[in-house]
Amino acid sequence: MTLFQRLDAIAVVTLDHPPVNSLSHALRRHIVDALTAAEADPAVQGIVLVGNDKAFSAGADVTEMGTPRQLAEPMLTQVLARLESCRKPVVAAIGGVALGGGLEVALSCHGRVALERARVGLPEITLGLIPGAGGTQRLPRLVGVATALDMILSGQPRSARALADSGLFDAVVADDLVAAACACASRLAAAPLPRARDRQADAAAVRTAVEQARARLNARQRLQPAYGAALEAVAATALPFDDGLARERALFLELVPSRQARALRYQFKVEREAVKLPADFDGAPRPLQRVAVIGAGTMGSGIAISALDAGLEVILLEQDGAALARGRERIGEHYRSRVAAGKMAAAVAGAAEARLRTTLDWAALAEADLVIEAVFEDLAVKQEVFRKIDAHARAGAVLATNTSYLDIDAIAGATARPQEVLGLHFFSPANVMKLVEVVRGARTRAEVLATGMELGRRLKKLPVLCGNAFGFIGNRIYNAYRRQCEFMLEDGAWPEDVDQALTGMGFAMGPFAVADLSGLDIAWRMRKAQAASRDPRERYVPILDRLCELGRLGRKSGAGYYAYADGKQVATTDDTVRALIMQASAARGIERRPLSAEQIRRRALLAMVNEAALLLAEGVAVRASDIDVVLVQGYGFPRWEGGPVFWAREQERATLEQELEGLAAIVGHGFVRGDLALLLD
Ligand code: T1G
Repeated sequence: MTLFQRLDAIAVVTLDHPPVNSLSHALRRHIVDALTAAEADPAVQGIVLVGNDKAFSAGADVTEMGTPRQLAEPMLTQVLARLESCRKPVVAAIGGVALGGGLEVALSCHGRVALERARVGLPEITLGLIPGAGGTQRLPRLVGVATALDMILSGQPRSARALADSGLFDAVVADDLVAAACACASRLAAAPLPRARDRQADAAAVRTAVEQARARLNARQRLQPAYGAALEAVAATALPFDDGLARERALFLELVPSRQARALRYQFKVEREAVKLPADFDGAPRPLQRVAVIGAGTMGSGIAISALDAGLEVILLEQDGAALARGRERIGEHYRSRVAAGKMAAAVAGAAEARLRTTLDWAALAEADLVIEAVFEDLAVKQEVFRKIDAHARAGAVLATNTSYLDIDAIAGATARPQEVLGLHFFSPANVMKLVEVVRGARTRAEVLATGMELGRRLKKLPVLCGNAFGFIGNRIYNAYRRQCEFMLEDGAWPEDVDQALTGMGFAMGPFAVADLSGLDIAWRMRKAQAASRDPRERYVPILDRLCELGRLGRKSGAGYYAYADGKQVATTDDTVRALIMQASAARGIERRPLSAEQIRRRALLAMVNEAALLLAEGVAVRASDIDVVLVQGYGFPRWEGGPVFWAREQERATLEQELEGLAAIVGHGFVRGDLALLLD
């Protein structure tokens, strides 16, 4: 590959490591060699670094991280020192993304020019790291410590347009990026070279901003060491530059091997694997341009919004005019609020809404490439809806149900074309949650599944393939986890002990607060429906039933596991609930013993791990890591703990096997022991 092209007196160095110019060893080598050649060329007065349309550079190569290649010379820090010490001006021309080490490359240049649409950021915190190549030292010196802290702690990229006046760029242009960068390099060649490192930070301002940022950290951020490390690194901008750089490097290298950083790198990798169909899969997706959504309730409207945002045409069908009007209003309000918040241009919102058609006429389904129903979660209701879909949808249309746990085959059986039916289990709110479980029925054709996965990608979601077993992947794991938590109430814990143990490791909410939020009557109705078929030898905890019989249906009724005063949860459970719990313990002849937070966490996680092994054995999950993607994306499992499978792989195998023996005794009759080898080997 040529090292650079010369445009007049400027050497243009192209970064070319598809798809996103991650800073692999080869690319680092190329940059240094090109700099050396350009510096030695007397015809060259300035240098421009440019990437491709998608990326200037997406930063350090995540696949190299934690491996010897990451530290193979030239290391990234050496490349940046080479850029900064270059005797000729180096200008970064940013057209796509400049993230992490990619932005740090640009910060080490003498000038930066960007297209308005370019996006720059320091997302290291999302990988359990901090910028490790000068980002915490150079960015505050260019844009001020407050803006730099916000970018480093949020990990969120910003557009060059939004940062045009921040001091980060020499120019932000609409087009002609390389020409603008060459002009900038020529200008810089005529004067002493500006370097971020030569600017001295205001020590007092740094201290104030860092302490204010520390005070704003939330509970879940405080559980993650990278946030504290980021604050320490930025605080070091008050030191001489090289001392600050050394402090940052030490903090960074300490984080790379940490469990949280490994878990977050794992999640980055397995999320991208989960959305890919298995290598031996033979099915191509069908064309997708028009989607019909049946049911204009919260879920149906959310799915419609997702499809509209992805540029698809949407037919929203209801059976009831008032419900249809409410659904349309809900969608309209969504777009109005996004425009009002400056999150969406009015023209984009208008175009999205223009693609929406609402109707009461089932015949409209004939125009859809894919039909998805989001009606009441009842098998008979869904079967009736599918009979109508079957009567109106065109041949070749994909027919999807949004059911969260009903049997796909029982629904598909209501049509004459079960091979065209699959599950697309969205999570509420459907236009926000990224997870979609793509459920394969016994007769579902490969191309129908491929179309479901393609729809998930088009909607910028995380489609995960799964088999048609009760609860699919997420609800199956969650049910096992929640059931184990109920056992712990009988064994000696109070609801707040369990909830606090789990929020203490990073869960957004504990299982009993979640139950109160979603309403205990939903589970109660399902339990009553299953009562006749329940095996009396299986351990069953009646506490939720007793609460519902007292009218304690959760937050919506002012009390459930917890009492609620002025809409706020009372932290400690009241005497009524404790009496019910103690009655349940006594009825089972259990002498209650308090459980420590660590015991609670291990039992809850072990229940998930065992169920994960069963899901793999039954072929419901294609990959063990898919289970971790589902739990993190759909059920509030702390991302920096990786998921139940990642957690299990961090444990001593012998300890897990022994604890599973204990779990078998706790669960009793009906317990099925999973094969940990499926998760751990
Ligand atoms: N390293 C290696 N591969 C990467 C990568 C990276 N940094 N970023 C993306 N890829 C791969 C990705 O795995 C996928 O591969 C393909 O590119 C397309 O990605 C010292 C240490 C850039 C916004 O955190 O945010 O720098 O599946 O599916 O939706 O301080 O990728 O096709 O085989 O996501 O268009 C900091 C992470 C690193 C940026 C593009 N950088 N990447 O999104 O495509 S740490 C990041 C992204 C660091 C320094 C520290 C996104 C994207 P495949 P994609 P996309």
